[in-house]
Amino acid sequence: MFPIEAPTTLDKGLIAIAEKVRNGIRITEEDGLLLFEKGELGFLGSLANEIATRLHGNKVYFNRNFHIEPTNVCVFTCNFCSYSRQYKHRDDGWEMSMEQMLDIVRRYDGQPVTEVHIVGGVHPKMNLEFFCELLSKIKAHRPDLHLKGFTAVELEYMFRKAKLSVREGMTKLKEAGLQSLPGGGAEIFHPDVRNVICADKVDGTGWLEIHQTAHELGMHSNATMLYGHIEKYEHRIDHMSRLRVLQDVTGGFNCFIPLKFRNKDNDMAHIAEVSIIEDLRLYAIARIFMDNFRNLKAYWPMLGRQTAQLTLSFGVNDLDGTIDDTTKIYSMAGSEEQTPSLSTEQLCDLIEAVGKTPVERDTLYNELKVYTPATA
Ligand code: V47
Ligand code: SF4
Repeated sequence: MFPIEAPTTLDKGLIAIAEKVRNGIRITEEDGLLLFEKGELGFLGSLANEIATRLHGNKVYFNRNFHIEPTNVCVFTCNFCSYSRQYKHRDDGWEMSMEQMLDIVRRYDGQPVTEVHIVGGVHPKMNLEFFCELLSKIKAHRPDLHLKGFTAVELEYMFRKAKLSVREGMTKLKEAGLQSLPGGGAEIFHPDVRNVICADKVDGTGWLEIHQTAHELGMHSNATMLYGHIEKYEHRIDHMSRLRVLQDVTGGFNCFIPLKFRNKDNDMAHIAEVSIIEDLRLYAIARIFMDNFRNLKAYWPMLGRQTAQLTLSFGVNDLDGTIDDTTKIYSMAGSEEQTPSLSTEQLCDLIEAVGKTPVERDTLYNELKVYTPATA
């Protein structure tokens, strides 16, 4: 525990924040900004770790999932994206047929995966009807698989093309078997940044409306933030604050996932990636600021497994999953994880090496198995 009573050279504002956190008082946006400006690594880590330990003890969650990326053809032109191809250049990309995607699902027959994560580019010809059919076929084949799919960006386009309201479109997907939304497409909500890095896709208000509607229909979702490019600390706080406000209203977010900007082969390649110190500071501040998000996830295929392992001492309590090698969005953007695949044993070793206990969870964070050295 950080010794707030001991003589210290710490900024008085930081001491006041530590006291608030200890007394369960929510910190303000100004406090959050002060943490970014003045909070040094050890202070932030100790406070964030204290919160994570209070919530989860020593436990670190992961799930067994696999990804389907239907296409990388996309009508949008986000400057940070290394992965998408325009429709006119679709021969350089991929477009999966229904059968190809069902083949991926069949590949996991008999394997103990609990979730499929379906996210891709926004293809002008893959519409709501196509995805409803995909979802219902997956459900028919494997009813126990939790279907998590489609960013708010994909959904906004699908519903607009189908001339349906968000509620109508979401209801159709839910009836077809969709259970949760992943957190992608959030980037940075503030228009000063969004209009520069991804001007043509759904705006921050639209993203939040889609997640709110999903929550109102009884579905859960995740939230992300793409950090470490042109955004300022104020924009990060604004982003996290908007999520915190919605979470107060609906309680429907399962977790928050900061995503580190990677700079290979995209229109923002001239921007240097932030340091690991900045990564760790950000994770810790997210844990301290987002007091109504129980789970903070480090997505290791993007961060790299060693940095992800370090985040476990900075408030993170979830390492996502054991992911197969079909996930291309990060390897194409420069992540050192070129073939992001970790066996359950490797993931457990990684967690145990920092003195934590691996726990397998399902999408909704129900505990499925606690791994002790004897059970692994
Ligand atoms: O929205 C794209 C990001 C996201 C880059 O909900 C980039 O469980 C860094 O949202 N550098 C899609 N990031 C992936 C996503 C996700 C991933 C894992 C788990 C979950 C979940 C959601 O990927 C995009 C964007 O923010 N992204 N390009 C890049 N160059
Ligand atoms: Fe399309 Fe998503 Fe890439 Fe943006 S980040 S261009 S929406 S695939």
